[in-house]
Amino acid sequence: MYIIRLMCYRVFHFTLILCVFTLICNAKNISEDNDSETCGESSDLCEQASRENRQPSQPAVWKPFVYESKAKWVAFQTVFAEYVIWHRRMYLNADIPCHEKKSVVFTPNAGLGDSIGALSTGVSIALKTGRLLFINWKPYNWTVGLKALPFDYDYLAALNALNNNNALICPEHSDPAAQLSGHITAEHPLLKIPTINDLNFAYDDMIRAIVQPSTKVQHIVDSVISSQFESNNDRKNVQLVGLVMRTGEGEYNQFLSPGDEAYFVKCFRNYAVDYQQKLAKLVKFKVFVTSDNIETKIKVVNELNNQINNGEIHVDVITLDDSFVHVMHVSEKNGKKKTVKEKIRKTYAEYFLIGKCNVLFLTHGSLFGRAAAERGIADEQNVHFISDSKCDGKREKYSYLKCHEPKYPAVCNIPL
Ligand SMILES: Nc1nc2c(ncn2[C@@H]2O[C@H](COP(=O)(O)OP(=O)(O)O)[C@@H](O)[C@H]2O)c(=O)[nH]1
Ligand SMILES: [Mg+2]
Repeated sequence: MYIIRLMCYRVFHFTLILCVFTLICNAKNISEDNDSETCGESSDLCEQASRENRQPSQPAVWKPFVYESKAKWVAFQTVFAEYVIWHRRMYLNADIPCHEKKSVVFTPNAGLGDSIGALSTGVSIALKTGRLLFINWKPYNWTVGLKALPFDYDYLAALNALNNNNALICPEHSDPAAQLSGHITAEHPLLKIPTINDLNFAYDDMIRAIVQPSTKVQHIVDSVISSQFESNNDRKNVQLVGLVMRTGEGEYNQFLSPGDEAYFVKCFRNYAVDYQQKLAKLVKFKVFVTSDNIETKIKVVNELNNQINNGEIHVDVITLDDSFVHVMHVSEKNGKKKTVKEKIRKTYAEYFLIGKCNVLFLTHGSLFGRAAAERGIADEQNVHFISDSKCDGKREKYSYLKCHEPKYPAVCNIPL
């Protein structure tokens, strides 16, 4: 009788600690970004995972994540659903000594597109080596632009979390293999860790599951779409084309030369005229224009409005004001925090809006546009790359880029 009462007391005690702990985490998330989201895409996943957490007696033994499957290719969502439950069970178990818990801690060190690519490798490695994934997102909290994931992914929160006065994970120096900063290099110790789960899944599925807009970013995306399209049917009858011009101005790498924006306008015009001719009817084109350079963007918007909209084709131009900010060149200390956060959200919104375009003209070599396109709806044959006009000559400043092959897409009809 005494033992049963003791067990009930233990269960109650454990549940109480868990509830307090979850409340603290949630409150922290809400107060930091004023986004009332703490769980990712699938509320079913959250629900399932927290049900698992309510199971009282978990053995105090570290077990890596193991996904049993004989299939060569697996659906990412299926593996991820199991991983989320396993992650919570292992991470929250304060009886497992922290040095036994093996992890992969991803820290970005570049712009958004680049970092999303690097993160995807971090996710794959964590799943394949059966380790706990944590994300040390910088310089702003993950939830400023992205939806919270359905497990305890926030590295700093995990590092500071205590359960029964026990650290849930150890400080970083205890397992140097765990730290992954940006892209993995050939010598990284994580590559020497044996694969437990020999899994192959679709890259797009993984990115779509992990990288989703935060509520505020979704709101920006929705307001652009609803201001442009009256209905879903209307959306189907319109070609949404993205022009993504990355100049690299103010940075060490040159992506385009001054004046190269004219090629984007020319390419679009040729594409639009061709497309309309093939369909043999008038088409409504909406052109979403983005750039890291405000003057470039203004020039293109003016060109589209003045020159192209002269009867040959019908074009509506879409832009987001005040959108550019290099996400890694801002810090929490930067003066007007609110304004910077808003700009960051617009940059994220542009990333997701690029993904909604049917046709894209991207700057060759820029990972921002490419990562957005990979996540998006445009078919591969509708994603075109435009090179720096001086990629085969003398550039104004340094560039690590060669020309794209071909230098300009065939649809541009630009003589070489
Ligand atoms: N808003 C906005 N930001 C951009 C654009 N192009 C580049 N950026 C910014 O520049 C950063 C560059 O990102 P990165 O992924 O390193 O791509 P890359 O340097 O162009 O290869 C992004 O994170 C954005 O902050 C753009 O068209 N719109
Ligand atoms: Mg970059």
